[in-house]
Formats: sequence, structure tokens, C-alpha cells
Amino acid sequence: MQVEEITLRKLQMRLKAPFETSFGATYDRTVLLVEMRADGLTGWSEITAMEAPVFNSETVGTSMAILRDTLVPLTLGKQFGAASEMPATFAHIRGHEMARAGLENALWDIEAQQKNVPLAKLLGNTRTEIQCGVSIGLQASPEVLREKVAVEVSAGYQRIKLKIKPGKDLEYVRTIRKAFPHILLSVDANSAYTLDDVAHLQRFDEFQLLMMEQPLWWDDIYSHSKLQKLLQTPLCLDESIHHVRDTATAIELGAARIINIKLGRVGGHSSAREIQAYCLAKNVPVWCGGMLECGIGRAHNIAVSSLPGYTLPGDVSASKRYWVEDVIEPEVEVSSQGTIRVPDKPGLGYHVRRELIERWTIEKQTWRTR
Ligand code: OSB
Ligand code: MG
Repeated sequence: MQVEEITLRKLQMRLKAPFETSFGATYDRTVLLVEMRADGLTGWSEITAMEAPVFNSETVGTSMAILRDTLVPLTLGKQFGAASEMPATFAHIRGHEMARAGLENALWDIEAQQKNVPLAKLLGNTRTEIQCGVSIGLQASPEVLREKVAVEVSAGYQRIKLKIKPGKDLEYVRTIRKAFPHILLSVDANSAYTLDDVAHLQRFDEFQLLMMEQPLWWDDIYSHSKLQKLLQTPLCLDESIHHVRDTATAIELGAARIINIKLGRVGGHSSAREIQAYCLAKNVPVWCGGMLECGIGRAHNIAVSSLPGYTLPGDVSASKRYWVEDVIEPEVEVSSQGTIRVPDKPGLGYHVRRELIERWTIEKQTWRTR
């Protein structure tokens, strides 16, 4: 495959409802899409960086800059036998995982189309449907949260994850656990606590949570290993995991018993597969996290979630929870059993609504070999 053309597009998409985490509220999603052309085929991917460096150090702006200055010049015109060869091209680049994933994942889409197989199959999937959970943002009161959870539970979602932060935690989780004694329930703090909060965090043990996600510093695996020794609730790492090496560090240190794999945060499909294979060998359950993606990122996440070892419901849910209209057809739909069927068409397996994307594009740059 020879990369002949790369187009980077910036879209502004209004979320149906604001999504609030401990690092702030998101009203609009600035969606960065990569459209790549190679051997006459078009591949799509989504760069999942947020507008501000509040989840990780990348932003929409840094992604655009590193693509323009470094990543596009390294890939444009280049020949790749397989998409899995692209990470070697970026081996000397430090960080910028989400931006790198944008280029690599678009090439995976192209390779799957060229081989006439679904992306999930090319990645090595064994599942034809994936288990879905939802992530529910911080709410005004425990009662409002209970209403939101009730909607998702009756829609069939298999696991509910609640965002928490100091002051919006124990009371909220207690209310939900009381109303729904048997659901799979987890919490995600997005680094809102410190090791001074150990006694407070131990109080979550009574709620029989499936996991507590990233309670401490985003870049501190060692502190999580200290905390895990003092908790019954299994810890899951999100922000701290960028590649298979820090996954190994986390598992060996006992800093996490579950790993959240996010395609962008780990730098693309090759790295995500390395982490998946490592965790499978170590019997560590994994699940696919989300970054409020539009349909294109969502389609990649669905393929990822169909691999062996993704034994826990992920944060990949229906398009209509986020968007009035999505950029793919059909939209991502979730069954009343809380599952999504993995598409069996070649590539991403969804039709990309190019005209709609064009209409919503607020900034665009194209690089061509000639
Ligand atoms: O920590 O998983 C997270 C959204 C934005 C940034 C970080 C996170 C999230 C979510 C939402 O929890 C997941 C989703 O529904 O896409
Ligand atoms: Mg998280």
C-alpha cells in the first residue's frame, strides 16, 4: 500500500447533552478525522484528542501540528506491506499517541478493504457481537443520576460506569447501588484523588464495584500499586496506559487488575493488540474505553472490542446517546441485550457519510504525493 493522500479534517459536533468528568464538562466535540488514500482505496480514522490537555497531554491543536510537521512527512508516499508496519516508522517519535493512531488506523481500514475482510477479522477477532456498557457523567444530584442510570439499565446496557470526584462520590454511588443491587457497576475518577484519600476510597469497598478506574494521578502507576494493596475493589488503569510496557509495569506492580484499552491513547491498533495479547496471556481482563467518538472512532472501537480477552463490557455505546446525527450509516445501534453486532462488511463495515462530513468540516488540510 502506498500512501498517496492524507486529508485532516476538523469538525465541530454538538453533543446531545454535556458530558462532565472530574476534569470538566464537554459540550461540543471537536472531531479530527483522517481520510487516507492508498492504492485507490480510502481509509478513515478519528483522532481522539480533546481540545484541552486535560485527559492526556495531547490536544486537537497538538495533533494537527505534529501531523503537519512530522507524521505526514514520514508517511506520505511511503510503501507499507501492512498497516502493522507503520509503528516502526514512528519508532523515534516520543508521545503523540493519538495523532499516530490517526494515521495507522486509517491504513488498517485500507488494508482490510484491500483484503476484502472486516477490520475486526483482520485484527483477529473471535466474536460477532460485543458487550456494551455506558459511562455516565457527573450529575447535579444522586436522584438525577438514578434517573439516568434507570434509562440505560432499561435500554439493556450490561454495565454502568459512574464518573466520580470528591464531593460527588459516596452518596451518589450508594444511591445507585441501593436502587440497582445487582447491576455491574463501576466508577471512574479521572485522577481526582490522591494517596491522602485512602481511607475515603476504602469506603467504596462496600458497594461491590466491578472496578474503580484511575483514582490517582494520571502518570503515576506506582501510587496505584500502593492503593490497590489497601482496597478490595479492583483498580483499572486508563490514563496511565500508553503501551504494552507500562501495561506490564502496572500488572507486575499490582497497580491494576483490569486494563482499559483506548485505541488513541495507546497509539493505534498495533499497540492495542500488543496490550490485548499481553493481558490475555496474563489472564487480566480488558475492555475498550471511549473518548466520546463519532461513528468513525466508534467503528474502530467495535472492531477492537471483538478480540479475545475483551471479557468486560466496554464504553462503546449507541451513536444516538451522543449525536443527533452520526457520520456513518447505519448508526451504531445497541440491542436490548446490550450488545452491538460486529459488522461483516469489508473495512470499517459502515458507510461513511462523506457529504455530511464535508458539510460539517470547519478546517481541512490535504497533503498529496504530487
Ligand atoms: O475516562 O473514560 C474516560 C470521556 C472522555 C474522556 C475520558 C473518558 C470519557 C468517558 C466516556 O468515560 C466514554 C464514552 O462514552 O465514550
Ligand atoms: Mg477513564
